[in-house]
Amino acid sequence: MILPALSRARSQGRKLLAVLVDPDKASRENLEALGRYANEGMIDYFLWGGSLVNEVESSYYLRLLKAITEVPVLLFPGSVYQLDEHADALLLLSLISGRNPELLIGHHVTVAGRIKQMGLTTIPTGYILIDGGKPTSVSYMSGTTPIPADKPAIAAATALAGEQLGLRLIYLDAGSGALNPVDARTIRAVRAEVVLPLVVGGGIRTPERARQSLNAGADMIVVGNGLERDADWLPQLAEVVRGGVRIA
Ligand code: 1GP
Repeated sequence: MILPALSRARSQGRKLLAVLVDPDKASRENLEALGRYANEGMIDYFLWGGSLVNEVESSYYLRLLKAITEVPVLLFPGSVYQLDEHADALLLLSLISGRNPELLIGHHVTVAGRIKQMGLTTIPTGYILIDGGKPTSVSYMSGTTPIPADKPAIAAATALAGEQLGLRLIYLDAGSGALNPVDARTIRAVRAEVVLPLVVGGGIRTPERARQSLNAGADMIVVGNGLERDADWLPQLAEVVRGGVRIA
């Protein structure tokens, strides 16, 4: 149901907002605040995952969030230990900007049976890291080099290869806490090359940065860090996502 919803939003020119929750940094107060905003229609999806996650706590907080809101939660796993049957779907990430075979196919083989057993819906995702101006947890933990920020053609060719391989979603990520979000030229180049839904995240900490990513062609933006301690600016962010987006 998630992929058709994304495609429908794309064909209608509607932009979407996903909020990333790192379960290791979650708190009841923050989840309740985010859940309220979600119930007011400001959040389309939650992404759930992080680089280092305590499985037990993660499961507790995920169930807490599911009790607060019906907005779908998509697993965005930092490792094979981050599967949870309480989620609505799994972003089955293939790190196609990297050359680490474990993150292209190895881990997928390890957890394939478990995913099937849990009945988790999978969303095959071409995950592309773009240099965000400083080393991030994801580049370090994955042992991969992000695509340089000033090489949009490489990002576009990578996304196109992902589409040709049959992946269903492209996620351009500067990494959580990135200094610089994914550059508009890179987003435009990828947008021009593929028809798949395009998700962009990493380093989006202001409504203006969100607007730039959306104007450049992102269908959905992901915001994590910037809302972890302070969710008060979410209404402004949602306003940018919901309306007034000029398509560049
Ligand atoms: C990271 O795209 C997400 O994978 C969100 O990044 O935490 O910097 O918003 P931030």
